[in-house]
Parts: sequence; structure tokens; C-alpha cells
Amino acid sequence: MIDSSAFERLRGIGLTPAVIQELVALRHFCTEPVLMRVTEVQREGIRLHDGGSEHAARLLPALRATLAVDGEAIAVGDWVLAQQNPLAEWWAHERVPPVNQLVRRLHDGRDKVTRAVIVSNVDTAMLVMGLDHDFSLRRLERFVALAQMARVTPLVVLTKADLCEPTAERVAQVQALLPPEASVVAVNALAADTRQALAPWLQPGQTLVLLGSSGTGKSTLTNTLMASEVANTGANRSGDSRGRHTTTARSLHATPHGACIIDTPGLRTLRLDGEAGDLGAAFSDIAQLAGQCRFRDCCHQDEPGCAVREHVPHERLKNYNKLLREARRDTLTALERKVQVQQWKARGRHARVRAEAKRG
Ligand SMILES: Nc1nc2c(ncn2[C@@H]2O[C@H](COP(=O)(O)OP(=O)(O)OP(=O)(O)O)[C@@H](O)[C@H]2O)c(=O)[nH]1
Ligand SMILES: [Mg+2]
Ligand SMILES: [Zn+2]
Repeated sequence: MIDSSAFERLRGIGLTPAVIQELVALRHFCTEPVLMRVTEVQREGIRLHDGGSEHAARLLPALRATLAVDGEAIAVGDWVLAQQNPLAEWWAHERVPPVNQLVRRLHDGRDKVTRAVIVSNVDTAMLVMGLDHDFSLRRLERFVALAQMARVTPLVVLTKADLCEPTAERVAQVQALLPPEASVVAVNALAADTRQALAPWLQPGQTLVLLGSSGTGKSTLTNTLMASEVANTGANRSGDSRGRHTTTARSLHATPHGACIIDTPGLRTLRLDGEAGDLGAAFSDIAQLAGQCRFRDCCHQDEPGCAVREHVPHERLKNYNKLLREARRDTLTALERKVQVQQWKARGRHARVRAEAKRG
């Protein structure tokens, strides 16, 4: 289904050998499947890129239903097998299982927790943070954990370097939160030379997602890396320089250099999706040191001989504990929900049995 010319074409929109492996393992249900990438997800339809051009398309209801059963939904960055019907309309028939997904939890404030995929199949999570009022190590820590829980390498891009000095101290503070292989770069998102500064991450076939709070310059960076105005940007509020949530939907763009970038709306809140154990992967320094605590079940609170408290900065440990509490609370409510659903089902069964007994 994919010859070398097709591969070259699709590489421009981020096709990787890992995706092809997933594709090969897939059983094909449609007769003339075309491999395309999801560049936008709208209320009714989706937009697909075939490496040459974009098409409006829709999801086959059967595909939507199968995904929903697994608590899944189609996301920007997904690869799908699509086919045109006799009316020349494109329909996505199947989704190639994603190589990775950045996922968060949405919470209705009471007890309902849902899993929401932000994007699929990315190589780098570009964590965009302003050097202005936006600068927050604790928020960044959350975004780093989001990337690491998906086994995606983070890259921190500090914007507004033309307005606020990217001091060596701040850069070192950021670097200290990152795994050794991850980098931090300070840029002026509006300047053309930012393309060179980020070139190492923009190799052909790479997919990057831009994440961060509103007003940090994700869309500005998108335009600079695309060398054209593809995304709307908006001036921040004058009082506190916070963003105005200008971008409202995720969108994937193929850059002239061959990498793909996904612009996203600023996240108001970010709740991580995962069990306590997944967090350990993101805070590997804590996990490693825990082995050296005097007590095996040390909670790193006030136990004597705690290696974690001794070596990990207090604020980082506090943040880790907070994320851990959040993860546990959400997991608990999810379990409770399951029990609740089982009770409802049992009640429904009893009601049916009673009704049948009456009739019979
Ligand atoms: N001087 C300067 N201004 C910047 C820089 N980055 C972004 N801006 C400005 O900050 C404002 C917000 O930029 P956007 O690119 O719209 O921010 P965003 O992250 O896309 O925000 P949302 O779409 O709301 O999430 C715009 O007025 C940009 O011109 C920078 O590095 N330097
Ligand atoms: Mg934007
Ligand atoms: Zn300890």
C-alpha cells in the first residue's frame, strides 16, 4: 500500500517507520484505503492530509463507535485509512493505532472524570513558556510530566526573550526539571532566526506539538516556523499580560523544512492522566532516591533518614505530592463510578426479571 514515492510524500506530514509498523498489523476493511493524517478535528467532520493536499472528511459512524467503546476519540496527529464514496466524499474507515498519545483528564468539578486525548503520534513536545509573567516552574513541571508519561521528549521554548532577559539562573532552573536528554531554548518567537535555533528538532518526518498556557506565543511560533501567517495570534491583556485564548482548535501544519507542527489552544488547567506509578517515570529522580530512604515505605513527609527530602528541592517534592494526590483522587472516583454502573446494571436486571415474572 505504501511504495517509496508514497513514503516520501507522507514523510512530509510526519509518517515514521513506527507508524508503518502499526499500519501493517492492522486488518483492512475498506477496499481502496488511502493513508492520511488528521490535521483538524471539528464538531462534525475532520480534515485529512494526504501528503499533497488537504481534504474535508468524516468519520464512519462505526469507527466513532469502536473508538468510543475504548474511551477513545480521533485526535489531531492520528493516521487513518480513508476512502472516497461514489459522491467523492472522503470517509475515514479505520484509525491506525497511535504510537503515542498526550492525554489529560477532564474533571467536571464533581465526580465525573474523562480521559481526553490532546494529540497523537508526536516526537517532541514543545513546551512554550513566556519569560514574562507566565514563567512558572511548577506549571512547567506538570507539562514535563505530561510529555514524559507519554514517553515523548520535552523541549522547553522560553519566549519573549526580547522583552525579558533569559537569565542563566532561570535557564538552569528549567534544565533542572528536565530529563538529561531534553533541552531548553530561549527565543523571540517573532524573529525569523528562531527557525535556525529550533532547526535540530525540525528534521523531515518529525512531528512537534506546541503546548503551554494562553498568550505564550504558540501561534506566533507556528507562523515563524511556517514562514507564513497560518495561525491567528492575539495581543495579550495589558494589565497582567495574560493571553486571550485566541486559538480555539488544534491544527497540524507541514513546515517548509519537512517537519510538522501542531498548534494548540492554551490549556487553562492540566490534569495528568495516569496512575501513581506513571508519575514515577516523570519524576525519576524521586523514584531513584526513594530506594535510599531508611524506610521502604517512606512517604518522604517527616520520616527520619529520608533521602528524597534531603536531595530533592522542597518545591519540587511538594508539587510531586500534589500531582500524586490528584492522580489518586481521580482514580478513586473512576473506580467508584465503575461500581456505580455495575449497581445500575444489576438493578436493571432485577427490574426486568420482576417485570417478566409479573407477565409470566
Ligand atoms: N515581543 C514578543 N512578543 C511575543 C513573543 N511571543 C509571542 N508574542 C506576542 O504575544 C501575544 C500572544 O501570542 P500568541 O502567539 O497569540 O499566543 P498563543 O500561545 O498562541 O495564545 P493562545 O492561542 O491564546 O493559546 C501576541 O501579541 C504575540 O505577538 C515573543 O517572543 N516576543
Ligand atoms: Mg494561539
Ligand atoms: Zn523518603
